[in-house]
Amino acid sequence: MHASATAHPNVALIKYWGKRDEADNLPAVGSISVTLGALTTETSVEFDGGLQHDVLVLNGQELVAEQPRLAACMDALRRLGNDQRYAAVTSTNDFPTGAGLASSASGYAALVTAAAAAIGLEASDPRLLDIARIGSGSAPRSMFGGFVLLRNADHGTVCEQILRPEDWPLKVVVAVTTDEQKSITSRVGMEKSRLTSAYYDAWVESHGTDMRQALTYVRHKDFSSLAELAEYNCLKMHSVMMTTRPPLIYWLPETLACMRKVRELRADGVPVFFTVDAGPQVKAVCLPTATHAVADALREIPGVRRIITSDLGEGVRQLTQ
Ligand code: 2P0
Repeated sequence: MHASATAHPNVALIKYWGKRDEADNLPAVGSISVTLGALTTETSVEFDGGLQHDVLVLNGQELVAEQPRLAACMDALRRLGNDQRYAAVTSTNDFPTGAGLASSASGYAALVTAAAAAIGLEASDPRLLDIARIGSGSAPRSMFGGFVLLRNADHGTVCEQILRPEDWPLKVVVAVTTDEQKSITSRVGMEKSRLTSAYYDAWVESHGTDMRQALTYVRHKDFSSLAELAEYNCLKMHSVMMTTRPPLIYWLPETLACMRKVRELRADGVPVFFTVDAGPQVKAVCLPTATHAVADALREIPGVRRIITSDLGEGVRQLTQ
């Protein structure tokens, strides 16, 4: 009744922002991501008949605010596993939590995989993707490695690997500009965007085209086309964020400086593009040959605290006891 799992966060090249169904946490748009091998979440789950509720301890601190999402996931797992007991969940991240590095994606992927194993469910059960999605809309993507497609399907969560890490071994250079947690979570922010941004409907309507094109570019390993499209899709999402009322401005001055540097490098022939999520970190995606040039250029930007260089990683794995 005890199991552990490890998962990596992911970065979307084509973004998810907004929900079709808030209660069920169903995304309004599909997304395409890469899984980051260098950042890791490790989670242990133990079902215990003596507990009065589920408990989540992350990096040594109990996360009381996470209780509703945790309970929703664990209730769904208990129903599937026909088990009434509550769970003690212990998790560690080796990277900043809640700062735009997709900690909830790796967190819920590892949690659901460990809990399913502890309760005796098969790791390949497709219903685990739906349960991961209840925890975090981007979590099903961290169940897979390499390039991952999360479809905007009518029913349930349809998520699959497009390419393995070794099929197109891109690198991701993360410029960390702060270790502070963001003040507005993605969950709250995207709902405000849906309700108040004049650009939200255009974002949702235009998204299918970006998804189709990106899928073609990834399958053909067409870096320069993917670079232009991923930056466009990222800036379109940030335009929705910035036109939310009150505005969601996740960037710091350093964020913009890194974005400009990446565009400058590309104009000079370096194969790199940026993407930025609901936080101020910049992820520069590049061909392996460009990794050092990109890391060196971003490290020099004032305000960049450190650089993390990542290979593409594998999907979630259960750890042996
Ligand atoms: C993404 N983000 O596609 C986008 C880009 C943030 C910006 O998926 O409410 O933490 O738990 O479903 O999964 C962050 O969203 O939000 C996210 P919930 P989640 O990576």
